[in-house]
Amino acid sequence: MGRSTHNRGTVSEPSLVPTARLLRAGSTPPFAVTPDAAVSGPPDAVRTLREAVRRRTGLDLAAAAATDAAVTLAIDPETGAAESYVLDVDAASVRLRAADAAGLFYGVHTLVQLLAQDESGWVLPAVHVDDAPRFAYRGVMLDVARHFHGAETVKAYIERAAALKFNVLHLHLTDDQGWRIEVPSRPELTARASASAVGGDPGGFFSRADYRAIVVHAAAHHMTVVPEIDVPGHTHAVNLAYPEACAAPTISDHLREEARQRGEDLPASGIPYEGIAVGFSSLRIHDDATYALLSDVLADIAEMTPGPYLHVGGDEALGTPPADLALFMERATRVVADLGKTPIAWHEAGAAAGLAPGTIGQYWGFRVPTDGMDDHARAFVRGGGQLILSPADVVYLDMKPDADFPLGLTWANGPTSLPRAYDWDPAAVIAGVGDDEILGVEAPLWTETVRDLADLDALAFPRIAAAAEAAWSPAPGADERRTWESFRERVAQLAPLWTRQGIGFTPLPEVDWT
Ligand code: TNX
Repeated sequence: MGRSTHNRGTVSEPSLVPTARLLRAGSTPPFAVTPDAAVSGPPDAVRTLREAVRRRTGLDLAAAAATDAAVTLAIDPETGAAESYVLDVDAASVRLRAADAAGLFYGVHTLVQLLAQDESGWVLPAVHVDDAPRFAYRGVMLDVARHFHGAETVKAYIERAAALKFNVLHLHLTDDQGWRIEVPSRPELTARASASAVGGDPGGFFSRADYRAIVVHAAAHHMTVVPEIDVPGHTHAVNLAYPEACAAPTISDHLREEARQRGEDLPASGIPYEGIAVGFSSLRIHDDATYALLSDVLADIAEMTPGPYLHVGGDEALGTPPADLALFMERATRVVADLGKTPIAWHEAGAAAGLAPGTIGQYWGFRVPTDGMDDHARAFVRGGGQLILSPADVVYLDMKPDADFPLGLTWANGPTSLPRAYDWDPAAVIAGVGDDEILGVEAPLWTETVRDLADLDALAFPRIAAAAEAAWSPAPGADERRTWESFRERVAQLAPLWTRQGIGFTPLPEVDWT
């Protein structure tokens, strides 16, 4: 396959990432984007469009009250399902209508991707787009526990993800290495367990005000925040604050034993964990004090979180006997349900028979399931819930994109190349789990090796765009553009936009970025 054809001056065929349900080039000349092209519509959407156009082109479009403006944005529930939009561009006008405010937001980001330059200046190619998401839940996850990432970094990641039509930000707020969220009823958690991080790097935590600011910024970008309190494993930070809630042997016990073998002495308790091993901390499962702590924490988190979901982890609890894990996850999901929220848990929790009805499972096994992980995932569907698919060997953004990459891990059959990250179908991962059983797709970014926004960008981009397409676009086979060959050409066209947005993407060699 060659490059896309250049049949309108220097403007190439309109292309989008994630690609749209329906995209047809029009027959008129392009629409000229000039400062006197006035924009009318709902103020938020007009502002989003004008800001994005200014950032991309340097042009200041006029805001107009009149509906006879050249560029009109409108909400019309008749347009279609939630988040859908229809965009028509011809030489004279740009008409965007959407089912709701989110659809308008996505239509605006489509418009921004279509901006191009020809010999006359900035233009929008004539086009008809009729678009709607395949999945309702399109998530990115950020691990702020292994390395803390402050509110400004999180806001920048929200902007990046929302522009690719993601609508969920899952925050992994707690782990062995640190506790990252203020819990008013249990202040010891941040007082004693937030200062540490992997490798002795600085820790930190979100105050309530920080968290609220993140939630507000996410909402302004049509994203829902899903907070995760990871229990009963991944809980050494809890041990630093409430040792009585934690089972022996603790990570402190392991660290002290290692030190003893080196001939060193460590204190009896309260030793922060700065390594990256997993699976060796657990809460005490048969102790009411554990559930009193858990209930206090989840009540405070629920109160701060307007979104419908609370994630209670449940992964890699190898320090917890299986029967105890089941018992614990049943109680934890019921606490969440009693708070009026929908629980989410990693797929291991599917082994528990009595989870709260409707609990959502998050599958992190491979694209071709191993070790019965698909059985655990299917159990959520039997319990009246749906699944979020995060197959680690295709959507884990913390996997190295190639063997020599300085950041990232490789445990998930890594490295994960861009073609591998692209070439999968969520409905072909778990037998018996098709579109109706799938709530959505989520791309996690664990941060054992990731210290700052530049590191996040370098690992996430461009593979996050492949995840966006899995979450938003029609199934592979249902659309001619849903091929690696098409994606590799379309993603290359985002490079100038990403550069203007200050995104330090990695120009992976499988794409011709010039
Ligand atoms: C597995 S998959 C984890 C995390 C690690 C990640 C690193 C899952 C639910 N847990 O604890 O950070 O691998 O890739």
